[in-house]
Amino acid sequence: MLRYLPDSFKIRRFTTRQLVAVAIALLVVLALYYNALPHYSDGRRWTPPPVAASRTPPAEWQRRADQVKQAFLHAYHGYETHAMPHDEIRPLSNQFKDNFNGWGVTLFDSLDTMILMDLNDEFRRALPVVEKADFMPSPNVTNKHVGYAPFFETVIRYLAGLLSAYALSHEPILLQQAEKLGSMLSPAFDTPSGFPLFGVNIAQAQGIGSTTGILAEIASCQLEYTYLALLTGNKTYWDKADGVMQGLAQADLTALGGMMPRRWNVETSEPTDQFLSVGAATDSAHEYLLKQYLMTAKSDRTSYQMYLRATNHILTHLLYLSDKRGLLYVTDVSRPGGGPSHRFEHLSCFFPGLLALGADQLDLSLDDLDLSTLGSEGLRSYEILKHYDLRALHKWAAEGLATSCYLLYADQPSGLAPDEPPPSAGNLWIAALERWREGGQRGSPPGLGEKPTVRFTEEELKSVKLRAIKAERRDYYLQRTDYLLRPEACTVESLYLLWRTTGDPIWRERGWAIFEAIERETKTPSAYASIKDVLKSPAPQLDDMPSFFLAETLKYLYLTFLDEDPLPLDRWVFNTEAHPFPVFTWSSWEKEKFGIGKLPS
Ligand code: DMJ
Repeated sequence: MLRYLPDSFKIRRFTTRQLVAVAIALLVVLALYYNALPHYSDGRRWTPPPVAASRTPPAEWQRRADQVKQAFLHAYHGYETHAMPHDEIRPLSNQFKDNFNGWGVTLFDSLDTMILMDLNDEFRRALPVVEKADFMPSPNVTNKHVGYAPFFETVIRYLAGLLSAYALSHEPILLQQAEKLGSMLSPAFDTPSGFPLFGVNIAQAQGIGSTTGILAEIASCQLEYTYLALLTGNKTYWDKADGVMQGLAQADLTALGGMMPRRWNVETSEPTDQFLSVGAATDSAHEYLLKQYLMTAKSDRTSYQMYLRATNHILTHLLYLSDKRGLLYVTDVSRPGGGPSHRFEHLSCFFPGLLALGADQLDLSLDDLDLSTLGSEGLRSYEILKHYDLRALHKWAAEGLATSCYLLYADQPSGLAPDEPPPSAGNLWIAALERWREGGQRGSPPGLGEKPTVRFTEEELKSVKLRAIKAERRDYYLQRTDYLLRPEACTVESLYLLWRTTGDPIWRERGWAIFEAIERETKTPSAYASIKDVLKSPAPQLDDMPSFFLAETLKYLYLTFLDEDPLPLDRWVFNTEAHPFPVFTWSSWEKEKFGIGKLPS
């Protein structure tokens, strides 16, 4: 072999001094790599398991991304043909429904996905519909939201859809309409606390809703209103977003370990229950703590403090390991010190992705925590966690949880995950982790590593008691068996984030398995349909295709299979409906204007 090399490349031509220099350079590179690895407080390093090379060639990933694009086109064309400008298509009867204001939620929710997929014809056809929208009450709305726009859903789907499509295309009408809608929804904030009400009667410019609000609905508008403020230069939008964050930050959460509970009084900005969870009714509020910090180029220190406190409490109190398979799951408690319900909600499956994102984008150190704000409950968590590298801990939890979420789908005959939380029972993760640490950290941390898929047997499937009995071998019950095309239920949101942050192709392959199941079980002649029973294949379908299937599920799958990354995680932040906003590049004028940097840290 050597004889084919030009003389200058032959090794015998190197001097000893050159060889020593190369060896030193290699040692320096290795030392830097080792230093960058997570480590324990006693200085020992945790080495990640080796990442298996993907056996799927790049051309195949491109083909897979194209197939997701075709799926999007199939779903969107069905909507355009049978339902536009109404909200959603009914994919079995080819009828439509107006369940989110009747302004065409599927179209608004799909705009940025079209841009990302280079679907210019669809995007151009959508713009006149966007332009015509007056955001006034539609007579077609027949569901519970008659006479008002639900604030949370309208913000995360319509307002965010417009803003992210503007960020990607700079089409002026998108920003004009975003500003119009943002302003029309603003009466929601007319409460003594500045916390938004449940809805807005747009015709009368009045907020409506009960004094008790739900955390996720109160605290998932900060990204949208902050970005709107930046784009328009209108500080009042910033004040509204920041008012929510400050209200949450000022509440006394010491008894809850610093974690925000589910219900709040929107007049006093005080919590009204002690229910702690990352599932339904709370999920995106925790998500926005991290994402507001990231989007504001790590300026909004308040949200970072709150994220650290909340995740410390979750890591030490809400993560459990199931009995047999050792599946890591996140559950809820109705009061501090109360026993966990052991429910593992499908909606919680966004959480592993959030942990992975934080561990990827932040140094995540307990040194950043303001100990004076913790209270005894928070200090107890701190005392446990200080033995670990926080970043490593977040990565482990992300990986273990994402694997459990994936198995919820892989176990089912249809390959799709059940929507209703399958209650389980198990033991506190942090206790198992402490035993593993004290025992010399042999093997993978608890909850990580290979977990077997446990498919249903013919006998189990025939059992009339199937839905009620505990599926012993699986560690969870099946109480509801529907699959609603959600990004969380099939975990594609988390799989995307795990793939981008670890580079381990297993997450991508799992995403592909889910996409194949979606194609096989949910496709209809005109679109895609939610599923009634994941235990059957072919699965019985429901006459329903939610807009988040195009906004989130297909977008995350597409981005997972694309080789190049159009939205690097250090430059873009996804809202809770998967609409990307750019990370700010603050000029000092803007910082001055919005008061960022003067916030208490
Ligand atoms: C989406 O509308 C958003 O992700 C929201 O935050 C909760 N989940 C649905 C999709 O399941």
